Amino acid sequence: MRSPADCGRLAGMSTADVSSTTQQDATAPGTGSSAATQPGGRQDAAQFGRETASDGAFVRQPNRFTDRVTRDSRSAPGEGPDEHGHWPVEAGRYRLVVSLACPWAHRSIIDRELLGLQEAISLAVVDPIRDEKGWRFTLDEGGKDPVLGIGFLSEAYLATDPGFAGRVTVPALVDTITGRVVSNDYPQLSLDLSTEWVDHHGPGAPDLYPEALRAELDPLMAEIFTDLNNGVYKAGFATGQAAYEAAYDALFARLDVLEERLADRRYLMGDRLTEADVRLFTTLVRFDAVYHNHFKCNRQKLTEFINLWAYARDLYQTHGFGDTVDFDHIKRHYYLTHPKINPTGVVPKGPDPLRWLTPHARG
Ligand SMILES: N[C@@H](CCC(=O)N[C@@H](CS)C(=O)NCC(=O)O)C(=O)O
Repeated sequence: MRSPADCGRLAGMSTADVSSTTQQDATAPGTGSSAATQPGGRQDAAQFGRETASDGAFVRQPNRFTDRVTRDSRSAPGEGPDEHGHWPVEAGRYRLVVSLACPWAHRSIIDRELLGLQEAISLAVVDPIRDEKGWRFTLDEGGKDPVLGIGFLSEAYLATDPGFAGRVTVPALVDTITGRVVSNDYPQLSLDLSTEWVDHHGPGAPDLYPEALRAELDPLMAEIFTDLNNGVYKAGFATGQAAYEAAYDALFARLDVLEERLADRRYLMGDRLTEADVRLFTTLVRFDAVYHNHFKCNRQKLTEFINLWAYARDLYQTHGFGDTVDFDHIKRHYYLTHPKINPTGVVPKGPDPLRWLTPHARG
């Protein structure tokens, strides 16, 4: 077993993580004053200065905690990670900390529902509005998570790595025995729910990451990550015109390709749901409510794509998808926590969520 000090490994990318490998898909960010002197991007306008390159492009920070819960962990129940950073699978031990606003967290919430893991992995929901200390458990009695006993997610991050100075992010899988963060590596985390927690899946749980399809699924999910899931952020957080337009063009080019792909198939991989659908849905469901105007992704609304809109409604009306969407949390989070982008803090009233329940005529 590794010592606790080993657990806080260098920020990095997990090997099996198709999404994280594409995280570094723009010029490395500049820092502070040197970036401010470069043409192209306005550092003073950046929502996240440390993650903004000299040309104004948004470059997401790497995931800090990349341990995993795996079936092959050599640690016994109750122990910490083995020498590979693998913690033992144990029902009731880990707590998934999420914001209902966050698309990266939303993946794991949907997977947990679809796979029937609600009893095995408990859920902690943070307030959609962060204060200067970050994500808070103010929705819980006394302002503390009842299981972890903390008021801020940052407490778990700092308990795991006292020197952590990046953004404290959700989702985070936290060990309830030690209070340490096991992972904030959202792509690996959601894949592991499918592949490592099989012994705890509910009856009839779908295989969202079938081995036979991975050769096609992995590149598809990488494209969805680069151009859509992270693409909306690259458009929204850009502080340079060219960086914004590059993200915008790639985003709508990818939506056009997927619109075509969904013309003759119910789901991205045909007639079966996969992790790719989960990942696409979390961006689509936020598109008209947030990304279209807040992030300036306004060539088209989702509702103006025939196939994508019907596909998104089909998923929304499937258990695990629409019942995990909270438009109130989504809108208040984005419009109230990005003061550089929405300085008035006014939250838009629309669009009407009831249109998600209209017939989709698919499947
Ligand atoms: N873990 C990833 C992505 C997860 C992520 O960005 N989550 C957002 C919410 S959607 C978050 O927690 N943000 C906290 C912040 O910006 O301070 C990262 O480090 O970039």
